This record gives sequence, C-alpha cells and structure tokens, in this order.
Amino acid sequence: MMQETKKKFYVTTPIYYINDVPHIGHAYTTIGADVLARFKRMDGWDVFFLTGTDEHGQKIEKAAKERGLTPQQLTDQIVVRFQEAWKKLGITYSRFIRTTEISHKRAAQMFFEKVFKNQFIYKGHYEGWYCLPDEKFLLPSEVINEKCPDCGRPVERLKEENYFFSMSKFQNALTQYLEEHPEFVQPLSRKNELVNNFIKPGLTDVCITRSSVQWGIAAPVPEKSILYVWFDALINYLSGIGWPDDLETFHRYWPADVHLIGKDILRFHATLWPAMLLAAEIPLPKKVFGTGFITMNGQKMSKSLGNVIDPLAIADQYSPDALRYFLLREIPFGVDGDFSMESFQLRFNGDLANDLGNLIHRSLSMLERYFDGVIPENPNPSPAETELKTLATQYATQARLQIEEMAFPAILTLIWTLVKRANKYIEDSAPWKVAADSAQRARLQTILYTLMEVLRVVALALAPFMPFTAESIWSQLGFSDSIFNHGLEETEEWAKIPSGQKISKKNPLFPRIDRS
Ligand code: ME8
Repeated sequence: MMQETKKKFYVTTPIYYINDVPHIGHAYTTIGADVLARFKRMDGWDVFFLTGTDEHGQKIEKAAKERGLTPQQLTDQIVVRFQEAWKKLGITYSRFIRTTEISHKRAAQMFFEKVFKNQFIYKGHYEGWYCLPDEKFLLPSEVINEKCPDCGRPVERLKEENYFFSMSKFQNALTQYLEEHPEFVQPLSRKNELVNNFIKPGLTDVCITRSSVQWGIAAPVPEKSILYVWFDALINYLSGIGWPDDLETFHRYWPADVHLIGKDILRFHATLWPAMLLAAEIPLPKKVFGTGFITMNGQKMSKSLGNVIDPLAIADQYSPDALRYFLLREIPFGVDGDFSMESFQLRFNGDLANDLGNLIHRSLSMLERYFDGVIPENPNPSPAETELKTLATQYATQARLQIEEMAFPAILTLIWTLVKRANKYIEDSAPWKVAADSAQRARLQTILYTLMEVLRVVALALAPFMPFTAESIWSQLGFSDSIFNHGLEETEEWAKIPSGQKISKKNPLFPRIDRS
C-alpha cells in the first residue's frame, strides 16, 4: 500500500481526570477506540489514535491537597497507572497526551488568543453554581436542592471575575450544522435528547477562565487567572496532533473521524467544542459518539459504595482479552450495560472456553496426532468445506460495514458464527473416524487443512478485538512473524496457509472457570 493513497482515520478517547486510578469505565471507552484503531490499521488506513490525561482543574488541585502532594506530583504519580493499564490491556495509542505538557499549554493559550481576536471572548462577572466532581458551571434553573442534575452531588456557589466565551452566538450555526450533518452526534437517541434539552432552549455563554483556582494553564489576560479546565481539555484533540506548531501532521489527520466519549460528556463535545472550533475557524470533527455507562450488578459504580471494578484485576485473573471480549460482546456500544462476575464467567466459559478455546485446541491436537504437527495438502474440498470458506471469506465485507456503526457485538457474532460452524464441522466430519481408515487419508488431509484455514481467518478477524489471543493463535499455527504485519484483506482469500508449515501447539488459551 502506498502511503499517499492510504485513507486517514483519526480517533480519540476522552482524556481522563487523574485524581484517581483508571476504572472499568475508562477501560471501556479506551478499548472501543483501540478496536477501531486496530481494525482500520489492519484494513490499510493511516490511523492516529489519541488518548491521554486531563491534569488541570479544581478537582485535581483538591485531590492533591488531600494527599499532601502538589498537583504536579499527584499527576506524575497517577499518569503512570493509566499508561501501565493501557499497556496491559493492549491499547495501541499513537500518542498519549498530558495537558501539563508545554506544547499543549501553548496550544490552549494560542487558541484562546485566536478566539479573543475573533471577538468571541469578553470579560464578565460569574455568580452562580459549580459542580466540582463534573467541573461544570450550572444554570440556576438546573440546580435542584443545591445538587448537580447530572451526578446528584452537592454544588458550590462561585463568585468570580472571569472571561466568557460567547457560545450563544453559535446557536444558529450549530443548529444548522446538526441539520446538515445528521451523523455528527451519535447514537441518534442521544442526539435528539441533546437538541431538545440543550440546543433548542438556547445556548448560553460559558465562563472559560477561573480566578479562584491556581492549578491550570495561565489565561493570556492581564488578570491572574487560569483557563477553565474544559476549555483547556478539549483543545487536546488539536494539540495532540501538532496544532499549532506541526501543521503538516495536523492537516494530515484533522478533522477527527470520531471522538469516542461517554454519554456524561456528550454535551461538552456537541455544544461547547463545536462552538469553540467555529469561533477559531477550524473545521468540526466528523463524529462524536457517546457510549453508554456501565453499572456493576445493576448499581452505579461509586467509591462510596465500594463497587468500582478494577479492570486490571480482571485482566490479571482472566486475561486482558477476556475483559476486552466481554465488554465489547456484552454491551452494545451506545447503550448502558451491566457488569457482573456471573455474566462475565458465563461468557468466558461459553464463548471463550467452549467455542473458541475448544476449536483451537481440538484442531491443533488432531493435527499433531494425525500429521505430526505438519499442515497437510488440501486435496479434495467438498460442499462442507465450501460453506466454511464462504463464511470466512465474506467476513471482511460485513465487518467493514458494521465497524462504521460501532456494532462490535455484531462483528463478534459474525466471528462466532464461523467458530461455531467449524466446531460443528468437526462433529459432522468426525476426523477420528476418518483417521481410522487408511484409505481416507486424503479426506483427513482436507479436513485438517480446512480447520487450519478457519483458524487463520479467525485469528485475523479477532486481532483488533483480542490481540493477544490472535497473536497466540498465529504463532501456534506456525507463522514466525507477527499477525499485525498482516491485513484484513487476507481473510478474503482462502487456502493461504502453507502446506508443510509446522504448528506449535500451546496450552489451552481459556481454561474453564470453575463456578461451583
Ligand atoms: O470527563 N461507564 O474525565 P473522566 C462507561 N476529563 N464509561 C465510563 C464510566 C462508566 N461507568 N465512567 C467513566 C472527563 N467512563 C474529562 C474528559 S475530554 C476532553 C475531557 C468513561 O475521568 C466515559 O468515556 O470523568 C466518560 O466519558 C469518561 O470515562 C469520563 O472520564
């Protein structure tokens, strides 16, 4: 593939607050973005995948104080936990941005100056409510009993001299943009809610500096104040790809193809962010996709309830791929979903141990037993093999369509259709019986060759979702290079695995969990 002809794909996750260590919600969005990035990369696209940490603001300032640290010390400690978590979960980001980096700080200040020059920033007086956990200013009409309407926690009263961004001036432009680009905010149900609840009633101007907080990027104004953390944070999507210094990289990837975020911050991404970009005369991202929220045994996760799931503990106990698989298979992207150990173990034992693990282990064991681990020729395929071939080689066409809709469960279901069909093929063709009859040696060759081909395609198809498993299947099949040197288009061809290649079987990948 020639570099120039490659289509580009720029995907981002939220940058997470690092007042605390990563939890399963952070892992969920990041894994989703990783799957998109890996899928597109394997399909020949020029991919940029940005993630990172949101390190400024009152919340971090407070968390540091509580621990007797400076904010910089706290962020330096916790950022490592995020980076280690992403490494363990197989996250292949192109860049990890920290908003405390000098290049980002400069970018945020320059962005402010540009919007100021364009006359969309004015000085004013803020008196009203602020939700500290959400780092959000709230209108009087939104606050009920001094509680935040979104997270339910107590709000605080602020009185500050601040600078304001004239978001209200973008009411018409944004409404028009949303009409002309129906795909901009997804899923559709969330878009409708956003338009009816926040855009139609009228956009209000937003405070974009804070004078009573110290920890942040100095606002380029005469008074001593810092940039409001959301104004600073959103700009990471530009500074992360080089704006304003490396415009070549910036223009190669901007506009973002998708900002993947949780539903909690859709409003910031679908109102403030596009308005800021319009004010700075920068094109808008193509899509903002709000995922649902994960609950634990039907309950909201919270520190006080002590039910926050640690993704790393699950990855350590069961494997990172089992967690990746569960999250993407169980919860349709875009709607809320639940995590429980029971449903996790059911999926593990059913889909991973029984279906996938057995297919791999049985097929490779038979190849060892009947052919000394050497992949045979493929003499006489019959209709049963043709059916498997069709299922396998049609996968990519369907998966490419589904990935545009973030339909991860649907793609995994496609892969499992092939896995289950192959398991049935083993039962139907009964290689152990065929092996007992020396006159049927050619038939046995075809059956085992077909199973190796299915495993080759399954490994390639699984690679974006379960990268460690895919790499293991690949090496067990006897390939000496990495599966990630290979592309999705290789699933569209059949009979590609070389006869004569020696496999190298390992222990079963997903030993059943004893649930007694
Ligand atoms: O909001 N289920 O950071 P944050 C699913 N710094 N996803 C969840 C989740 C749950 N229970 N809990 C959190 C911020 N998430 C800002 C973002 S972006 C310019 C600035 C995920 O640490 C989900 O993606 O609070 C959500 O949007 C994000 O974590 C919020 O992370």
